[in-house]
Amino acid sequence: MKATARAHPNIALVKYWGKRDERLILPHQSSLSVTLGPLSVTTTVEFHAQRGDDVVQINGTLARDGERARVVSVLKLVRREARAAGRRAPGLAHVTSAGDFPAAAGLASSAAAFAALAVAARVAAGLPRDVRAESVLARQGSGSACRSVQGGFVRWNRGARADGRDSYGEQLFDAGHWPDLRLLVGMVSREEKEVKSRDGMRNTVATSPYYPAWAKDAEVEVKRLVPLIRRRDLEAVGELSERNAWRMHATAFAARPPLCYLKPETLSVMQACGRLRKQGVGVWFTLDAGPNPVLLTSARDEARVAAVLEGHGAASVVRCSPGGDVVVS
Ligand code: 2P0
Repeated sequence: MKATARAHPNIALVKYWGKRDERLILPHQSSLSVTLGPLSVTTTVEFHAQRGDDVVQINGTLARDGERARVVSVLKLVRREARAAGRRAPGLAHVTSAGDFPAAAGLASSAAAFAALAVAARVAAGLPRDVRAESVLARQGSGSACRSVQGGFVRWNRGARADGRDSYGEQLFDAGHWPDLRLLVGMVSREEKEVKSRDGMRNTVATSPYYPAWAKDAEVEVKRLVPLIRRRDLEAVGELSERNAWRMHATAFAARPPLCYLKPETLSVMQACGRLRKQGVGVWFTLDAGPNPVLLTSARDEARVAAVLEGHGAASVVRCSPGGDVVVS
């Protein structure tokens, strides 16, 4: 009763920002992301026959409190699913998880970690592979994780059901669809962010007067984005991604208290993208709930864009391209 799974993180081009159900992690709107290869998190789950406390080790350290509780809640759902499938409920679990990219990259590892955990735990419990069930499970660990079970371009369908069974990540195009696409993460700040995504989005939903407009617009933008990715139109995908990042952050700025994830260096990189485009470089930004911008470009302009990030004070630049599905071993 042991399995290992490896998953890539993802970056949303139309972002998820706000829950309609906090417990089940159901979003107010659909979102669309691309997985970031070659970065990955590998998670091993081993279930034992006896009962007892689960042991969770993350990057070599025993997880505690909230971090451990989120992993344990996913294991609990797997035991329940195994019982419902007529299998003997697995006992206590040993979970070990490690990322191959430094936390200093400023990239959230939780999407990859919970996608790998969901797949490894289900396989270890003897449940058959089922990407939809895996995505629904990953979502309940961390929302964005439901978009990391499959590779390439994945849409998290908002869904309408109260039980969340129709709210999962669905692959639209696999990693091989757009091999020329590059996503460069510029590490402009190492400071720990003051407000976690989970708290920031809760506060935005509760207090930003722009929230309803955000949710409505994001739903429409997801629909607009699909044909642009289908035809690999970097300019159109880049423009839409930039404006969606602006709109997410504008909605957060309008919360009470205001929520600003940008640092001065972040804004300077964002503005540099516009200047570079005037010089003929195809580059657009997106920005998650943190200060480090992710630049969309092509293989042709990759070196030039990396140099510009470094010139704007990025201590490191992580170069990515679309990654594949979760791999089980
Ligand atoms: C996203 N983010 O779509 C958005 C954009 C951050 C900004 O998903 O509370 O760690 O575990 O569901 O998934 C980060 O939030 O939050 C996130 P929970 P999660 O990628």
